[in-house]
Amino acid sequence: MRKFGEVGLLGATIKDGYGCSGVDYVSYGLVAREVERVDSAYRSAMSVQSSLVMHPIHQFASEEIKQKFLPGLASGELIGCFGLTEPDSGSDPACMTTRAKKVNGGYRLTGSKMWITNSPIADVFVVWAKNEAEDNQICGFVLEKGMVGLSTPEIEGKLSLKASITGEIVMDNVFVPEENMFPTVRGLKGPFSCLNMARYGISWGVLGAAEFCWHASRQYGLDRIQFNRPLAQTQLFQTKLANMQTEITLGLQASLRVGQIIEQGNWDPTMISLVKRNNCGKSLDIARMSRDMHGGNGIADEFHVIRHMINLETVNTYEGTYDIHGLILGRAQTGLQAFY
Ligand code: TGC
Ligand code: FAD
Repeated sequence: MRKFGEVGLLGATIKDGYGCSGVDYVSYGLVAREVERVDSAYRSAMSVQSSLVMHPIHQFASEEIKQKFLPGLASGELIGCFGLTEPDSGSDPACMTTRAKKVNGGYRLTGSKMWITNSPIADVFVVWAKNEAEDNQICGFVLEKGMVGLSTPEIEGKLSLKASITGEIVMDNVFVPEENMFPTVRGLKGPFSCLNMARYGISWGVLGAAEFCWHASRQYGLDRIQFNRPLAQTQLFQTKLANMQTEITLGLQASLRVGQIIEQGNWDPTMISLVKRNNCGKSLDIARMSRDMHGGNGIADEFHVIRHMINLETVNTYEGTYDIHGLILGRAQTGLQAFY
């Protein structure tokens, strides 16, 4: 995280100081693409810190809280995490059970968040809870490591995104001072507005992983001789490479356009659902195909494509599953709600 901070990749789109680079959303996407070319877990760390922790603090917190946390998060000295999902509330965050109770000087939070990237190593926790004092409206809170009643057990046994640590956030009557609550934002649009930016970054990132797999397949096909010719000299192999190239190119064009529209301020969340869903699904298909094109070597870590493939299973699921984004698009087209 400190190396990300040193080169200005954390909270990079924040344009008014706090130690942030102030780049545009296309640049943010290009960074996600290059980082995920290495490993989806690295992009995950960057996007949680940038879009899910620094973005809401920058958008919703008081100036005092911004000054307190943003510079440390930008440099990577502090690590942040984002708690929305719960054991019984994943695709349907509206049914969360984490509660905030008003007390003198602040709130007491009780509940548990599940599948939280970086929670076991986090210093700063952006947590969403139902506020009993405001008719159970969803509110955002910034918790800090060391608060009494806060614990973050690691989730063991993950076979995907292994370079990323994932855990719970368990809150047992944790006292959170009044100033650590986001004062104005209420309801699900608070967490969703953070997810928009993270999902947009993912739409670029997964194509970096897919590009790694495409290039690896091409090289493997040139090097590997079967039936007295390189695999790359067969029609089937070349068609597969052409399909990979086509989907990656179209996906990049779509994300580029969405990034430009975000910069123009004329965007809509459904555009982001479209590119998150399509680019994740296509990248996963490409990684699976690449694994197959490597034959037996495709399952070896030395060739890396199975690592990307298994990572992309997670990326296709988090930040709204492939099917949930399909339902978001379906609702936008028809005006009919098909979730319930
Ligand atoms: P719905 O009625 O659709 O909306 C409730 C309120 O929210 C507003 N809203 C949005 N606002 C901004 N951006 C968006 N994308 C928004 N979508 C909805 C909406 O206007 C409404 O506002 P208001 O003022 O009328 O109250 O809510 P719903 O309960 O019907 O939602 C359904 C659904 C399925 C779309 C939604 O719940 C959903 O997107 N589910 C997926 C959950 C999800 O993505 N979780 C992600 C958890 S974080 C994570 O995975 C991090 S991975 C970390 C890493 O990268 O390592
Ligand atoms: P469920 O919602 O139970 O869905 C299971 C299946 O049912 C999916 O295929 C889904 O598409 C389908 N389904 C659900 N509802 C419907 C419906 N109405 N119609 C048709 N099909 C449906 N969350 C955070 O808050 N912060 C994080 O930092 C974070 N990091 C994560 C890191 C990892 C490694 C993972 C795996 C998850 C992370 N998540 C995080 C949680 C992630 O957002 C959820 O896993 C995701 O939203 C799906 O929720 P779920 O796992 O409860 O699946």
